[in-house]
Amino acid sequence: MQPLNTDRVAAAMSRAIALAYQGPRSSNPRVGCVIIDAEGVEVGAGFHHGAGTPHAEVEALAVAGAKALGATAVVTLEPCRHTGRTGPCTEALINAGISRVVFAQHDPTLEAAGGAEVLRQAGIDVLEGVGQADAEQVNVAWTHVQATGLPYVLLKLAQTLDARVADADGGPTAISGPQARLLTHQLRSQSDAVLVGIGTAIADDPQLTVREIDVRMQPLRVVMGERELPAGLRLHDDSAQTLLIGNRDPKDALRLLADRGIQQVLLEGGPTLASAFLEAGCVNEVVWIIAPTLMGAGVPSSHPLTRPFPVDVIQVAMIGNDVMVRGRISRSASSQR
Ligand code: AOF
Ligand code: ZN
Repeated sequence: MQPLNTDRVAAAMSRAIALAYQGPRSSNPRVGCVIIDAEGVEVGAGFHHGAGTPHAEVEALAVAGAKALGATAVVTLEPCRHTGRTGPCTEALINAGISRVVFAQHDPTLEAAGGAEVLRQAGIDVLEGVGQADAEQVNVAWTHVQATGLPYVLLKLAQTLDARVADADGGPTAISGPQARLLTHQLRSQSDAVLVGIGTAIADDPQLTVREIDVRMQPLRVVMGERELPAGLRLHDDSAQTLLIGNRDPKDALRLLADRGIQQVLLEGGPTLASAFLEAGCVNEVVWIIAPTLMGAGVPSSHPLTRPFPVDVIQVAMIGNDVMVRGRISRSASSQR
């Protein structure tokens, strides 16, 4: 067997990850696969087009044809070993004469996992963990659902330098600038549901839809609270579906959303709901927008929390005149319950 050209393999993995992103979010993971020959030249590539369609490996093998013989398959996810809606990719790779498989992320599901071992037993050289962090990012919400049964929650809040989200009378106040509002639409477009508390729904009368970006489907608008949603609010318009959850418990609400197939939730406040979700260990990621102004009196961005929530920062950026800090709630914080 040819020695491994690590640069070529890393480049193929980057391309496989980019291909994976082209697939739709569905009940299946987004997966990309690139097949390279002994010289590191690409002979086939493919990605998964959503639940029920062929897996990325099968797509790439179909392009490679006879060139798959002795080649290396570079895949973002461990090839499946099970027969689900489609047959096992391990078998397809073995039958095509692939001699090496490089994959990034382990399959977290009970039924499909174990493909690496099947491939090794068939005499295929298997290398795992290449590009793992980037590949895991592609399916961060899907993987979270597999592990916990609950959707992945991203909390987005915009506050002033003195940590206010609204002025003292609590009415709608524009905190962040126009570029940050575009980011909000991007985050909504990547989510299956957008969630607010009833207080925010009434005070801000938000529409909670994706605008300025094309989306195949608007996210579900969800309002949590024990009051009726007053008539006349924009949330009643027909631009998207709205669900009222008359329950205060974050986990119960998330279970309900998981039952509807929701994998990623954008939590847009207000502070009462945000704090309740944090305390319940139900926030996975935060996007905090900080507007360069001091408001003085006003509504604080969070209620006093009973414990600290360290954040592993992913990104800090200027967005127009605002500062954005994005990060994951560190695992130790979310597991302390
Ligand atoms: C995909 N696409 O490219 C790969 C997957 O119901 P099935 O037969 O489509 O199987 C889905 C499972 O197969 C999925 O949850 C994951 O564990 C594994 N690999 N899935 O949808 C792919 N490689
Ligand atoms: Zn498969």
